Amino acid sequence: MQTTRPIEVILNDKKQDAQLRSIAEKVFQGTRITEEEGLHLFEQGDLAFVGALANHIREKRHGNATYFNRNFHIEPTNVCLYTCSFCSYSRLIKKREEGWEYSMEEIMDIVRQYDGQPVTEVHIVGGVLPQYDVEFYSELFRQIKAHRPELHVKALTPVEYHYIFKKAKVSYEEGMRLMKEAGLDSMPGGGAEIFHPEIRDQIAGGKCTGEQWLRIHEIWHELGGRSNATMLYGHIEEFRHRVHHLEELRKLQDKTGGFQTFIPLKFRNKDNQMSHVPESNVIEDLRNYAISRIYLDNFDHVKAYWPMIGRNVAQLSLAFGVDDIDGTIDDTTKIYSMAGSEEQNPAMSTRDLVNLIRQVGRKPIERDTLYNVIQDYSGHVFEEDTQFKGYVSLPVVNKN
Ligand code: V47
Ligand code: SF4
Repeated sequence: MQTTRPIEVILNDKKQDAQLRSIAEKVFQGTRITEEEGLHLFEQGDLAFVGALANHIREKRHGNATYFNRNFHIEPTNVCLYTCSFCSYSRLIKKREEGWEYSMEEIMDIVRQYDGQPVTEVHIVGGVLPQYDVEFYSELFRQIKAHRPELHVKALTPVEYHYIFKKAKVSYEEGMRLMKEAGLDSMPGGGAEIFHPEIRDQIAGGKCTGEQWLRIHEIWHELGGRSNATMLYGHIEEFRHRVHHLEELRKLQDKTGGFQTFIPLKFRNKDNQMSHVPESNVIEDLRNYAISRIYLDNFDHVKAYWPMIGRNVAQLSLAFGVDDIDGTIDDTTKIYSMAGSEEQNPAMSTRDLVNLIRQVGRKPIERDTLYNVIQDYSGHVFEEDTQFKGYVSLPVVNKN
């Protein structure tokens, strides 16, 4: 797939400044770039340039493979005692009577709705409230595992863990051990926002610090767990704050190797205290994917969360460093539709997602949470299945 400039053209481009040429050489040799070079890419790297470098890395690592998994989301509550200014869940935005606060039984009812459906993961994350504590989540994880042992529980972020462990007066180490014993399989990447205190102190409403976020992931990795990382970008942060964020992640990954995927999250400005802040444009979104791919040389995967950026930009992102697309069946995560995501009802059937990936010349591969291949969809045809909201695949009839 030739979507970006060939390597020789980039290296021989006399118009390119010397530092950009030297960054390109490093990338093609597989050498890590420095923080200063990361900043230079954000400041001076045009979309075609960073895209070519990122696509080179993406294809070297994964060829055309593009991963997705079938999961469903549960948000126990949409009320939160923190006051993050970018979030439509914050108690400053949400009147408690407008929200939901699911009981254990209601959450288990949602889990049971997926009985018999080919989902491999449940992603649990929502607001922070006192009744959702160590006992509640331990019991929830136990009940899910008792009901469906093979379902991968990807749940909660250091934001919740910091709060519930403090409330229970247990250390991070002890708390994460308890969660593992109860059935936690991995941690999603949320709550990272921007680590740098100059920005975090203004937007993150008193929740855990960047250091605490990183420490909880580190402890989880030491226990043998895997996790993801995100960065909420395109609001009041400067490029140097993004570089600092990426550098902190790269350093921790060098230490533990426990991160699987990096997910840049585009700030959306509807129904929150930052509605006056303009959103980033598509060029900046793609540049951010590309520079993240270049900088995080020790991360295997970069994921696009399509409900936030829309189907078209998700397709484009596959030529700018992204190798994973999130959001399949019934993936109606409300935190995004409330913040003004591209897709007001972000559900896509497996067939739609496979087609979206194929249309741009990539190879759709269903994975489990740990990136074990479940099914290669090259050449598969689909037939509508009335039992299931999505579609099931039939055996291969022709090869692409
Ligand atoms: O931490 C909140 C973000 C995150 C807004 O690990 C917003 O596989 C944009 O982390 N505009 C939670 N973003 C979601 C998340 C996630 C999503 C998909 C996959 C995975 C994974 C993780 O959502 C929050 C925050 O950074 N968020 N409000 C907003 N207005
Ligand atoms: Fe609460 Fe998370 Fe929203 Fe902050 S981003 S207000 S911690 S739900």
